[in-house]
Amino acid sequence: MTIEDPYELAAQAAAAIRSATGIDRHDVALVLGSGWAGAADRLGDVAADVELSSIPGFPPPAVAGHRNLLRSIDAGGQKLLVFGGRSHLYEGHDAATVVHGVRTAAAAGCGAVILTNAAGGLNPAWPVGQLVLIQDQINLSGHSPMVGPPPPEDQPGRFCDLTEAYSSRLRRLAHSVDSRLADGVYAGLIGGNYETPAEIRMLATMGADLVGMSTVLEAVAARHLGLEVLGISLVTNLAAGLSPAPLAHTEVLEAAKEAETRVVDLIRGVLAGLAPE
Ligand code: 8IG
Repeated sequence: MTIEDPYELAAQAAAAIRSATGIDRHDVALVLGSGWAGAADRLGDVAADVELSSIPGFPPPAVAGHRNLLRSIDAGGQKLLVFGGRSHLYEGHDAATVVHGVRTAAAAGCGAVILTNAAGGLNPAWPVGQLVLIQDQINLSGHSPMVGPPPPEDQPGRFCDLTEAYSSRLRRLAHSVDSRLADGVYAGLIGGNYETPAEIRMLATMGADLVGMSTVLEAVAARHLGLEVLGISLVTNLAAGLSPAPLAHTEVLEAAKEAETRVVDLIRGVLAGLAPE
């Protein structure tokens, strides 16, 4: 039987997570982007590991640098639900599949989600390895998780407010943990390829500082369900036309590996700041 209602599918996924982990409620979700997977090993005490694709609604991930892992971590008093990988539009998944992790996190009790990604940088002053807090986004994917039948009666209505897509409270907290963080606007494209230099000039004119192929739909779905969102990009390459060399996925993974300690310290610090006194 296929389930048509994505919110019902998320409820079933959350129930499967409860029974697989033995943990009734999670507090915070963390979605790990390309090259961020190693961070899952250093965030706290592992309470349970589950094969992500064994949970209803999650397809097997196929991108290098992502893991087919759902991990429950005790991170300084916070119950953290870590998604070791994500689905992308460019893999042919629809918006509902792309945001299924976020909706599942909401159904599992999470009040906040940390969305991480690797991204191209449009600010020529940012070196590869720069960590950037997403202050706002431009969804250029041509998709939205709010398209389709209206949400069921027990969910908020479709036209969600995105005035504060990314939580200023969580950004302040992150800045207090790591003073070297930059801030930037993330442009999310459907991807499948990197941009042309002309497209990057267009994005710069639009006000984008970062460009990537993920995150924007998840942020919309999270705000729709009332979750606070913290977005963190790791600049792993200068965007096309700014970069002296052609873009390659291997440099993404190398830059991510180098940034891992800073990333782990940042996430641990944010979680500690969120924990109840
Ligand atoms: I990593 O330069 C990474 N992801 N669209 N453009 C887009 N996505 C990216 C890029 C980039 N770098």
